[in-house]
Order: sequence, then structure tokens, then C-alpha cells
Amino acid sequence: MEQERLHPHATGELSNLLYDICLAAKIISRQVRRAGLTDILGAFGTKNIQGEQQQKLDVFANETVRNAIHYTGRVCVTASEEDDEPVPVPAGQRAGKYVVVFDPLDGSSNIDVNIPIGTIFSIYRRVSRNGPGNAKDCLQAGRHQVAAGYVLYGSSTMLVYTTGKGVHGFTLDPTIGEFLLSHPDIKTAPVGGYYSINESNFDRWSPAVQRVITNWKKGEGGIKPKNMRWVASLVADFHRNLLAGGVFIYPTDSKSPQGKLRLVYECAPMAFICEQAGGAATDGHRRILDIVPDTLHQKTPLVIGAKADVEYATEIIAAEPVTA
Ligand code: FDP
Repeated sequence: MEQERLHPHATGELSNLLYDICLAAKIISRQVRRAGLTDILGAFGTKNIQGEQQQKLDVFANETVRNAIHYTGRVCVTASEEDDEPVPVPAGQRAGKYVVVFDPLDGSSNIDVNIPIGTIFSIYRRVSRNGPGNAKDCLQAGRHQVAAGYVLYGSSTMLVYTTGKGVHGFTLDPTIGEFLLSHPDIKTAPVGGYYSINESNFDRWSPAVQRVITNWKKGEGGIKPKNMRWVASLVADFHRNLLAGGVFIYPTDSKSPQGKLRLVYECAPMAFICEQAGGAATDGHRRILDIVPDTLHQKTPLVIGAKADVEYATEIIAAEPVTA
């Protein structure tokens, strides 16, 4: 509400859309908290377009987010990691001015073992004129985001979001079922004490990435040695670095020549949040928010977190000669 007051022409529609997403987050949170007790763990029995096994909770979270926002008249199309194509609002529903892209449950491989997972979302204004939205609405450069956020199902459930006026964190109070402002105006450290990377891929990285990580580990040229943390849920690792100070990297490697993470519904929203908190995000060459996606599920390498660390890594990676 405070943010809305900063925009004199706001109609309240964006706030209401954020409330719709909060409702989905509360429903998912309730299900995640009881997951070991109900029949919601394990594989759903289908694969998504990326060939990944869909978990029952992935499918539940996907339907929950979509159902919370498709029938409100506020959005015209949604797109998600779990859907092959963008999903326009159903025929007969009023199509609104917003577009929501999301990863309903990030960190799927952690679901069954009770390790933090998250939901990532990003909101754009539609570029199509009217009626149900389309793929073009979902394929905008990240710098055009109106809002972005994530929900972390950790030791408590937190919502962290930005509308381009700083980053704010809310903790779900389960006794009253509301997200309460607990972390106003989050700023991240300019230099991190931590790095997060799947170091088992070391031998598959380029020499430049190997050099960056070795230098961070050992300390080099005035850099203090960094400690390492790897939860293997982007939301959890990013959140930790945001609050404690650190940098997350998922580079290209010989097994994943385009990187592993998805630009539209994973990297772009996190990049918007990170920049708003004073950090930076690149693909090792370009600012993530400047990349115009060609396809919904396109992958990108990602370097994100403390500004000085992202700049350091980007300088070394970008200077590396391109090998065939
Ligand atoms: P997951 O495959 O479990 O869904 O989004 C992909 C992601 O998780 C990120 O959340 C996480 O940071 C990364 O992949 C984990 O990659 P590794 O399997 O290489 O550890």
C-alpha cells in the first residue's frame, strides 16, 4: 500500500495482482509444510517440455498459481516452467493488462528431501492490444518488468518482491495467514563473503570460470577468500546471498552449453530484484535485464549477487577467447 501511494495514477490493480499471487503462495506453503503427511511427494508421472520429471508438487503449484490469477480480469496470459506454451486466459474471461510468467516450484530435486524450495514470478504489461495475450507478451526484455518476486518455503515462508522501488521482504505469519513486512528496503552487500556454485562441475567449466572460482576460494589480488554455500535451489541460494552477501553462478559447461537456468521465469525476475537491492546480474557478458528472449524456455548462464563480485567474474569470463 505504501508503494502504491508512490504512484499517484495507480489503480490498485497491480497491488491486487500481488495479493492474488500471495494467495497462491499461502496455498502452496500450506501444502509444502504438510508434504510428508499427505500423498503429495514424488513424481507425477509426466515430463515437462524440458524433459524433466514433473513432481506432484510442481503440478499442484503450477495449477494453484494459474487458478489464482486467471479468473480475476487482471491478466491476459501466463507462462510457466511447467507449461509447454503460454496459456492465455480462458475464452469468456476478461483479459487484463498484465502478463505473469512464473516458475511454480523452483528447486524440484529438493522437494522430496524437505530442503527449501521456492516460487518465482515476474509481471509485465501486455504488448498485445486486446483479447487473450500471446507469446510476444511473455518474451519481453527483463528491464520491462513491472514487478518481480519470489516466495521461499524455508524455515519460515517469505515473500520478497520489487516493483522497481527497492526490495521488500514479508514473512508469512501462519497464525493469522498474512504476510507481514519483516525486511523493508533490503540492500545487498557490495562484496560478498560467499559464493554459490555446483562445484562438482569444475572439470566441465571453461578455464575462465575455473579461474574465477579458484581465486574466490583462495583469495587473490586483494580479494578476501570466500566461503561456499550450495543448497541447489536457486531461490534459497539467492536469498541467502541477498541477505548475507554473496554471489551465485550457474555458468555454461560442457554438459550444458547454454547454462541450466531459464532466462524468462528464473533469471530475469531474480536479476530485477538483485539490481534493486544494489547488486548486479549478467550472463558473463551482458546484463541479464537487457537480453530479449527468443523462446519461453530459453536457458542462460547466470552470474548474480554482490556487484563487485559479479563485475569481477564478468570481466574474466567476457575476456575469454571464444573456442569453437
Ligand atoms: P532444480 O533442477 O532442482 O529445479 O531451476 C533449476 C535448479 O534446480 C535451480 O533451482 C538450482 O539452483 C539448480 O537447478 C541446481 O542445479 P544442480 O542440479 O546442478 O545442482
